[in-house]
Amino acid sequence: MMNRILITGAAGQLGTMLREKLRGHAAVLRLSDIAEIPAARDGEEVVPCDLADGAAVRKLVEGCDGIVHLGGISVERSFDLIEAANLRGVYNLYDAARANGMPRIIFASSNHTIGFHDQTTRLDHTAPYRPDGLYGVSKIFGEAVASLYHDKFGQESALVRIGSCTPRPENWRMLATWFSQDDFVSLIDAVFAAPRLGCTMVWGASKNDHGWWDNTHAAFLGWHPKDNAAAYAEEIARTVPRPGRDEAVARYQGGVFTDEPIHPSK
Ligand code: NAI
Ligand code: 15L
Repeated sequence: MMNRILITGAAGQLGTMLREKLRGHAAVLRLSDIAEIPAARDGEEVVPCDLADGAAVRKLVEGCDGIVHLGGISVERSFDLIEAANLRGVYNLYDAARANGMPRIIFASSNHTIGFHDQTTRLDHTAPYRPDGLYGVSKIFGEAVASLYHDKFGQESALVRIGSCTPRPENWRMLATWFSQDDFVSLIDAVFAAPRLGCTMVWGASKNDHGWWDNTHAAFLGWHPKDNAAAYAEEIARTVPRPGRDEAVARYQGGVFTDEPIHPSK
């Protein structure tokens, strides 16, 4: 079993979920966020930290043998908001890992790195970036930092381009993008257990009949997602109005993010 897994962004949606579901996957879960986190229980440590503070991040990573990096701005915002956690923060994290024995990093990237691809296109790991906003651009920056630290120093990472990680698919687009919580957990286990990881991009999606993304290149990880959004298709067809074919949500893989303005910085 692993000794200590660090979860950044532990107060957020996915952090709160993984805090429960990764319980017992390591002797200690170190939970960190800039926002308040409910008090530590047995087998947990709460370490508040602003990812933009390099010295604090260095201390945060000390003694960890795996990192699930979720912390940051998770939607489209102005550049000044995105800059702190998603640019400076991701650099701080990789540099801190380098100074602390290079624990494997699972970086929560996003489908918004490729959001302007049309929904009729099937993508594999060679697909060109087509970010749908500054948020997507910041995740590309994170992927690039991971690649740099791999080539220069041998730091291993999984760059998980998460689709939509929710308890169940909620709309028509999620019939393709849904990433079940259990499939995310099994991916984390597979990444930490794999004999070799390298710096590997993985599409963070379940085994959806209507999916757009091909993970063949990452088969060596031995990860087998089990859930399929198609199980909810009939319910979604019955309860959620189908968007028009020309609406962004039905046209582009990034959905409504492609319609967002560039929000002005203060
Ligand atoms: P969230 O917004 O609920 O959680 C992000 C957490 O990061 C928040 O608790 C926030 O306080 C923390 N944070 C922000 N700035 C920080 C800073 N400077 N220092 C320390 N912590 C900071 O987001 P969610 O949904 O839990 O997503 C987690 C990660 O996964 C994010 O990086 C997001 O971009 C990525 N992701 C999530 C998807 C989803 O379906 N939920 C889809 C694609 C990517
Ligand atoms: C993301 O990157 C966001 O963090 C999440 O809130 C969802 O909007 C998700 O993408 C999505 O595209 O459904």
